Amino acid sequence: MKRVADILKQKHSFLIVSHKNPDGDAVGSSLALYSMLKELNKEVYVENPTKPAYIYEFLDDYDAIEYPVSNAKDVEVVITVDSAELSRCGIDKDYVKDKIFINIDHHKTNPAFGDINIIEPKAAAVGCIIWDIFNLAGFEISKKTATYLYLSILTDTGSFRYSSTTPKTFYIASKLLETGIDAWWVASNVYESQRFEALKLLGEVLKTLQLHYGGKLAIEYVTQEMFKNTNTTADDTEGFVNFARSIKGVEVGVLLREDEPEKFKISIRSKGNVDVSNVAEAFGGGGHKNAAGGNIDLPLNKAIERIIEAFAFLTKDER
Ligand SMILES: [Mn+2]
Repeated sequence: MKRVADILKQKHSFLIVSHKNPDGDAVGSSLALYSMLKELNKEVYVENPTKPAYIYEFLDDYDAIEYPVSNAKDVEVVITVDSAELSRCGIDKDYVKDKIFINIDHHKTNPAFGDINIIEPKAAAVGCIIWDIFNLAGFEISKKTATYLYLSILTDTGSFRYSSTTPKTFYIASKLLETGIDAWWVASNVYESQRFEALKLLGEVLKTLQLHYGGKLAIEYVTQEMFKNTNTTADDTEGFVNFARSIKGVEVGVLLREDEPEKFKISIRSKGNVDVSNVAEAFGGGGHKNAAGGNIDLPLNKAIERIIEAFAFLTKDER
């Protein structure tokens, strides 16, 4: 962390990249670095493989995020944030060869693909790690930068509900609030600015809910046809998987999302001690103990069968 703090101080040009379909942590931690480095009068760019979802449009620097990743910016330092896999952030190995390549993440499945790797699975959000680095560097955090860090922490802790939330998480949040940021403004933009069509889609998705293993596994899905009928896209499914997990007695909730015909992105959420990161890895993905994801390229019914099989361990009561 000290090395990274020194690099932020000493180097002059930076590129920040995070994973495709960036969530609040990816967007927030990218823009926090961007905004801090701008304030330090550095040359800095932010890139992402895909356009960030419209719910982040309220952020001052939303338009600074360029996409896709060009692998062409002439910079001294490249930093990936919240990216468990190099392939998910669109960075070319050849491109970073002659650069300082820093990987800042909190996914325990991260293979440490950078020259310098800060991987802290205990950090509630990458925003917390970045706050630590700024603090160590002695940087003053502006209201704007604090807003980005707060977004990162708010979203990755499920509004301070998940077990990753610690006294330190609240400490950092309180320090961010002391800069004068508007917590309600951030929360209302993220959680209470939904498109009408997205809620119509949610209605369709909830109709597909099914339970397995005596109510421990809940599965729901969204198909291309449902997107078409409700005039929605994958962006509109943010948070849908949480409804599957929210059912009493459910230990694992799964959302299958048909991004292309018979190609499903699967999102997995669990409660308590059930670790779903290994299952996600088996589906070519990864993530955290309680939140992970992967892919299945099969027709819907077959894909659901595969998911049910993968969670057969739920029949064993481990407590
Ligand atoms: Mn994260």
